[in-house]
Amino acid sequence: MKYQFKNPIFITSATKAKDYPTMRTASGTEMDEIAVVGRSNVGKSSLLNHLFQQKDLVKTSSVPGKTQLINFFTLDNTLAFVDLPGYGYAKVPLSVRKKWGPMIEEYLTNRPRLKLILFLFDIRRVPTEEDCLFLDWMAKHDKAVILILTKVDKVTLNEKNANTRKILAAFNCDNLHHIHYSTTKNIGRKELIKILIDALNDESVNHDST
Ligand SMILES: Nc1nc2c(ncn2[C@@H]2O[C@H](COP(=O)(O)OP(=O)(O)OP(=O)(O)O)[C@@H](O)[C@H]2O)c(=O)[nH]1
Ligand SMILES: [Mg+2]
Repeated sequence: MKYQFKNPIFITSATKAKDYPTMRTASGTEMDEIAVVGRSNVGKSSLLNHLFQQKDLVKTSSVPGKTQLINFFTLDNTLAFVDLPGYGYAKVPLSVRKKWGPMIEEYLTNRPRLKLILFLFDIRRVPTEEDCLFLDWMAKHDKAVILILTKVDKVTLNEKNANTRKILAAFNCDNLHHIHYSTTKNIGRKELIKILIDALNDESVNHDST
């Protein structure tokens, strides 16, 4: 499958599996899907806009808790992307936070075409127990996970290296593939595209290669 990373389209928002869209390629195959997850305000929606080279197709905000629904997009009419609401923001109403876990769990268990999870983490933070539990919970679903360290424009080169070591050590995951990203300084997009293409073409995760 060839991906040009052009023509992003917003498909729909949903909270429940019964409302998830079925997205098919021109040949009728269900599209492979890539999901973006992470703490609220880490830059998930911004990364999708940057990847899609769009200004505001994906809604972003400086106020954490902006994305509260599961948002589905397609690219090139061949590949689906999903922007998920972030975790860990206390000011999101309790009623919304209570629904978050079951909503994400329902998503992760109902998307057989989900090929890759992009786990975004702010390079300036040290992982808390909540972050580690979140990563363990993702890993349980047996999907490939890539760690994306975001907002690297906010740190010096020394901080970037030191923080990366600390973050990887805290997640206790030496073989977790990671990249650095900045939407403002245009860092990481090419590397991410290569990772996505490699993952989608990998026979071990792509059972239906027709
Ligand atoms: N400096 C800098 N700011 C960024 C970067 N990426 C995102 N931001 C800013 O971070 C804030 C949050 O970005 P969003 O993309 O809305 O974050 P989110 O993870 O989707 O947040 P929720 O929807 O609340 O879960 C916005 O003010 C963005 O402009 C980056 O690479 N560098
Ligand atoms: Mg968002």
